[in-house]
Amino acid sequence: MRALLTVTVLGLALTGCQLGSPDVSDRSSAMRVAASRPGGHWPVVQTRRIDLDGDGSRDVVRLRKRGGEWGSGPVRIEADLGPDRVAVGIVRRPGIDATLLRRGVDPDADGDRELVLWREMAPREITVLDLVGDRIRPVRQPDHSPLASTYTSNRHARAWWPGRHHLFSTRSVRSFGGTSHYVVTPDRYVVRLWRWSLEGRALVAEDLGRGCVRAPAPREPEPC
Ligand SMILES: [Ca+2]
Ligand SMILES: [Ca+2]
Repeated sequence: MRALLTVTVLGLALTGCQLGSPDVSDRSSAMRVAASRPGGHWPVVQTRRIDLDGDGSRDVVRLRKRGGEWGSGPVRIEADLGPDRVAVGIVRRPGIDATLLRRGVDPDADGDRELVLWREMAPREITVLDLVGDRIRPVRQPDHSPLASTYTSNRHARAWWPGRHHLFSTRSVRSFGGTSHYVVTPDRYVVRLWRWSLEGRALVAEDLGRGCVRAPAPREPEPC
């Protein structure tokens, strides 16, 4: 069995937080709410069109980052929900390459889309954000979540991907050899598969059993 030598960097975790806000009842108060949170002047590094409020119209979603495209500071996410509504959220440490998933997801299957902020570089964990009133807030998800695409601290391989509505993730059943920086991954290995739904304000995993995947793109397991 050929072994792949894979470099992994473990450590930093995505964290998010938001600022409090009053209710929005008219355009002027909406603008005050948006302006009252930091980052309204930060450079826009990404724009998406995603229907966050489920009215059938895709909303303009802007990702602003302090320091610009390669800045390492917090990001501000804005969504234009209509002429009278601007929703805003702040994520403090999203990672230097944080990006919004193009279509979002709908893990509570209610017709509106939730945002996914993810990273290409390690540790490649994700944050799911939901629209609550005029705020865009991270939902609760487990600590040390399998919703990542690097190794756990004890060298279990993880992967995640978006389905049409839900998120899916895998984690290898056994840990692999190597060190905290270099993991030796076999070509094919057994994983446990989960489907993630949004229930209230929390992501909940349903265990779909075991399957086999192939490195280096361990998605959508097949029967072993
Ligand atoms: Ca909309
Ligand atoms: Ca939804």
